[in-house]
Amino acid sequence: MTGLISRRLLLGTTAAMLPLPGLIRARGDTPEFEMKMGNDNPMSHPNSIRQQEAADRILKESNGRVKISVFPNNQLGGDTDMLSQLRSGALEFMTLSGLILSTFTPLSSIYGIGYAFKDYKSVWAAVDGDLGNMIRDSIGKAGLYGFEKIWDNGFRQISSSTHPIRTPDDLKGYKIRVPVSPLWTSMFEAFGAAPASINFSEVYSALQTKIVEGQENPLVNIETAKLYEVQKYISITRHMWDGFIMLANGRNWKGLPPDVQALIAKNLNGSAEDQRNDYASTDGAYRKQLIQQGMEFNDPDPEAFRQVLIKAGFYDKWKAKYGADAWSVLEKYTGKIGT
Ligand code: X2X
Repeated sequence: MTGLISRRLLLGTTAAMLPLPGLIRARGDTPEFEMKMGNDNPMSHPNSIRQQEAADRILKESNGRVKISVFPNNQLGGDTDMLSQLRSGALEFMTLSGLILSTFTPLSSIYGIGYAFKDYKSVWAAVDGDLGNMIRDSIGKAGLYGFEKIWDNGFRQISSSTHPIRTPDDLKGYKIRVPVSPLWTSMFEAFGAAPASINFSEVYSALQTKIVEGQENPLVNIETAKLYEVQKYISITRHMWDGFIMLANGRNWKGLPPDVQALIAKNLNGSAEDQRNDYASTDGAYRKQLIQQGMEFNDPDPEAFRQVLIKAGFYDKWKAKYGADAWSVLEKYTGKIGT
């Protein structure tokens, strides 16, 4: 008998008037499962909004039995910190770029190869299909759990405080922040830039203090993290697509009863699809908004950048690292890469 029931009985409530067990929990009893979820996105970012919505639905549909508290905006630490918390089991869930995760599971960066994907149709076919399955397998083998639906992070564009990036030559010696990931560093080295690995939690201040001249991110991230306050130019380079993989600690996940797993998976995968739709139509609106906020846009020719990567041996290097089999799974969705 729960404390609430016994108090009510003491107060003379009849059994017929007692709420259903689930409702008792929803009205303030401690949930049976309490877990945390972290991300690196500002509160106003579609990720944070949709993750909170999923957590609210999970609480409601479990009648208060399963509570996930969402901590957006690096409140639990930067991505590298959150990943170690996730691995130790101190954090139950987080969304993380597969490229950053690749410091732990090397294969998970494969979808981020420069200029591999041209459009969302092929992105979703790949990450919902065999390419995603291959990545999820490698994550599972490493003691984490990767949910079926990957959340969108978007096609990435280069921003700058010093000069617009119009041609690959403009990247020569360019001090650019990249997330902590060998693939990102390698790609910008291939362009002849000087990349610095910095967690997203430190990007605003790194740009403000001019430790770096620029960074690269989808427009939604530039807008919601207010990077327009410390940047002047945006070049629509679309140099790669990135996603956020919803991850759980493997041991914690396996320890949950199947009905709880099913409820969580249904809602997190469903909210990932809602979040993808949030993204689908927003690039144009963000461009307008960022122009109003003082940013200058330009649209360089992507082919010139891709040719530099080919000549630098970038594609050969990464094909060898991932292996020909994994590479052919990627090419099944993208067509031939690096030729
Ligand atoms: O760190 C970034 O730039 C971000 C927010 O895009 C990722 O999480 C990869």
